[in-house]
Amino acid sequence: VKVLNKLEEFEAAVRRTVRDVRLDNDVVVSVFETNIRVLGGLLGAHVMADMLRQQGEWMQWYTDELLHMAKELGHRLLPAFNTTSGLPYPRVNLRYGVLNPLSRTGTESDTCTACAGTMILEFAALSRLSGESVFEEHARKALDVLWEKRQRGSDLVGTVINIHNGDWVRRDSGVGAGIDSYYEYLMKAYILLGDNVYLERFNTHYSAIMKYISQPPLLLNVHMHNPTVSVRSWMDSLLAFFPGLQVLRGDLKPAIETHEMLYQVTKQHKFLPEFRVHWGQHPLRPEFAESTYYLYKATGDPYYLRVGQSIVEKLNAHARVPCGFAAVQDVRTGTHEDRMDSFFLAEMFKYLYLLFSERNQLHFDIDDYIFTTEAHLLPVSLSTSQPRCQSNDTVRLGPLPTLML
Ligand code: DMJ
Repeated sequence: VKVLNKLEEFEAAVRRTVRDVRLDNDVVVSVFETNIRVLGGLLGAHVMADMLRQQGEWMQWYTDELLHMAKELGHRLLPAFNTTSGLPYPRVNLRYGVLNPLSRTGTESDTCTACAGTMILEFAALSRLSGESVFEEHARKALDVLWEKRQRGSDLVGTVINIHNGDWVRRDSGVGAGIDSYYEYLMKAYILLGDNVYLERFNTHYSAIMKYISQPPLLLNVHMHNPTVSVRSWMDSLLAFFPGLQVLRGDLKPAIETHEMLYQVTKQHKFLPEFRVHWGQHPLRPEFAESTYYLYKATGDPYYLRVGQSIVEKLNAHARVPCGFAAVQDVRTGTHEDRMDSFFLAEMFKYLYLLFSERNQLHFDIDDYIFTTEAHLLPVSLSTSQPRCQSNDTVRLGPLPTLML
């Protein structure tokens, strides 16, 4: 709502969040999803609330309540990092942590690469906004482990890793499901935090991706130890974000080619099917709109406005229902599911709105912000805020705070 400049609605939503949302629930949540959706949402909204408060007209009652909630949530996620490797458990009980007998978690030993490697933007922002370095340190340590565990011959990572010993459990390597936002966060961590280590790692992985995985316009999965061997011949819908990341990297040609191929798939099937067309579910994923936005920003080519228009038309024609937009159960039959994920509002709406808005329609400079993987906005000015954690690969961690209530 802040991006749309609906300030009254924004203020009311913040009031309701502060009044109604409690975080000490006896519920097992995904660390990754809670981080990108809830923590990222609280931080992005705090940054906007703080900006409005300083402008002097709106949010004058606001005293960092969202940041306090973000900090509480961060502490409730931290027990997930209580592993010998530093890779986080995939799930945590918000009230009982991981290892408490009441937590109903702690038995899992594997996590996906994206799950462990998509914490740094939110956790670093939380550290720098709150003054508590512990969050950034743990997120950074998890990235250090993934980097250490890359296959040294190919410089690729696998899809699933054991959180206790760091052994790869699934060695297929692509840029879609299971890995996607790990690469995204290396690049964006460099942009947000200004630390060259992240860029160097990203560049090393990117060269490997372009050597083994990218076969323009296709992006295929390969075996991380034997990368000349493709492990499947179809693409999943999550990798549609990759052309957008290539735009950030300044590599337009393959981005344009892959995006165009994906556009042709949407022409045939209306939406991108989740995994090949035999699995025709489409939960209104925003990645294709995201890449379209980045390509339009980079090229200024009105072709991408027409692509955006076709996304809007298809959503209105095939997903719109009286109370919102419904996930498509099967792109071949057009049947609906009773479900609208939060990323539809956080990402799809935002990218489409930004695609069609003129720069002077926005009440802040969008280039002062970086989009998290859930399209929450974090200010790049955080790169100069304290506390910063050590920039070498070994981070000394203090004792883990526990939330065993
Ligand atoms: C979003 O929650 C995030 O972008 C995540 O990284 C993977 N994709 C979903 C939406 O499809």
